[in-house]
Amino acid sequence: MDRSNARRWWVAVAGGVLTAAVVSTWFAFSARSAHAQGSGLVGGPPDIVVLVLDDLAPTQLRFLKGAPGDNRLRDQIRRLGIKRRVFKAAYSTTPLCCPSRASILRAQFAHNTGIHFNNPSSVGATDGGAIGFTQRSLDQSTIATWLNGAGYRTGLLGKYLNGYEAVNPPGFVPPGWSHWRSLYDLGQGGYWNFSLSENGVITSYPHNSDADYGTDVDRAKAIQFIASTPANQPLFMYVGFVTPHTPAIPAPRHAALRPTLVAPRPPGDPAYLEDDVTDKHPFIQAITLPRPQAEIDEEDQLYRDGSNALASVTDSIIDIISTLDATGRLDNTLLLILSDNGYSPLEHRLRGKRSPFAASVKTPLVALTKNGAWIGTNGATQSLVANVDIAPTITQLAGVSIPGGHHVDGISFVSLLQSAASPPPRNDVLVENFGPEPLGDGDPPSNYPAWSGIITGPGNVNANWKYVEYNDGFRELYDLTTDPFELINVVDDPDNLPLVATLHDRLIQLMNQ
Ligand SMILES: [Ca+2]
Ligand SMILES: [Ca+2]
Repeated sequence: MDRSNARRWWVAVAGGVLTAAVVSTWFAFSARSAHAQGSGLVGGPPDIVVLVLDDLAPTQLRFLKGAPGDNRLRDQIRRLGIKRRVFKAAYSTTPLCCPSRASILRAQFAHNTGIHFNNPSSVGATDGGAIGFTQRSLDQSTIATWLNGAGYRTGLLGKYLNGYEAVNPPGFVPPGWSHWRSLYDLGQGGYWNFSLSENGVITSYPHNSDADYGTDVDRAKAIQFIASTPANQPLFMYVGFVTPHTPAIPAPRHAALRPTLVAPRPPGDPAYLEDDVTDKHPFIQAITLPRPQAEIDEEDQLYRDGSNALASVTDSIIDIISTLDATGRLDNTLLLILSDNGYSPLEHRLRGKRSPFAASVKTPLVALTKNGAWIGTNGATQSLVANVDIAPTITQLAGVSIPGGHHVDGISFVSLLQSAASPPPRNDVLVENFGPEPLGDGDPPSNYPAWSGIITGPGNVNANWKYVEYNDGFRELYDLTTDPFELINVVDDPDNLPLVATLHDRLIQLMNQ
């Protein structure tokens, strides 16, 4: 269904002028979805809300609960009977902003989107950034075009893809988005003094008052998008919060929430400034101890400010849920909260992302819904899921097919929503990094090697291992059951030779998928 047909269809539904053809199509659609996928579709196509945070360290997820002593989100969730599924083993297949977001939008590994970096690696290259995404015509087939084509009103708010401001024409609205409020000029990291493309019109948001804070502007835009969507049209809302990415500026009301918070350290996090790195790649061995106090202080400050800044995201989540409830949508909404990649505040001596270690590739992922057919009981799962699985999960719930010509690397995890005890949809996942940002991005160290790795999970005969191959031949193997902090590389243990051979073969297979 193209966009104009979809519109006509929804106008017909909204106006109560249902033709026999539309009615039969509708029932066939509902029955097919409920029967074939067991998704328990109620009340027509579901509403989908995806909140993407930026560089959220896995240990920072707890701060999304709200400011200390603020139980509003918890109380709201209880009062409304919202169920949650927490994914303990969710991964960003390429732990870097733009490649990960491209993978989310297209359900493809970065080696298949071709978006490897945040910016093109050279003039005219298309391997990074919003420019690469646009010039490769990747925006022609995304979660937005698929859902919009099926009648959804689609809205993107906040961060789209890195370097969006360089795409011509300025403020360009990609296909499939009915409503576009994308961050254009970041100003102070998108926290203050930014501009947005508002359906193609660039609008400045100077810092005149506290109300001009980025997350609060996103919150207002999100409420407006939900409230302005016709009652009988399903919505897909994607909000890219810049929080808690550097410069991690909290809202003024949250600046002093946790004045003494520092990044996790031993014994809670023994990977912090890992003392023995003789098992690690030479690029890590080159990061010698002790680290300068200024570096330690900077990372603690970033962790503290970012964690405090999350309180404004909590405010947004509360208001988004309230608006979905007030507009009668909440019973049939799936809300996903995730991050594009993790962040390492000095785990394994590293700052930032791009590494194969948990702090970088592991991302928070939480699903919330009132729909008991989707999530019956609260719970957490250790089954593997990945950013590439988000779009297949959403399209399955929506009863929308991804076009046949579109290569899909993701696997729907609807079954894990329904029951945390379901068989794992995937028993391994590929993670890959294509080297340092060619033009530099200020993330130290600047000499990140390229690497590819495989993580195995429950359901795999060799469960809970991480195996990594660097392009220079260096290899790593971690037993995630006995060594979840990845402190002891056991790739050279002779007992592991058969396992390494198996994981190598599967890694090559995934890299060529
Ligand atoms: Ca990011
Ligand atoms: Ca070690």
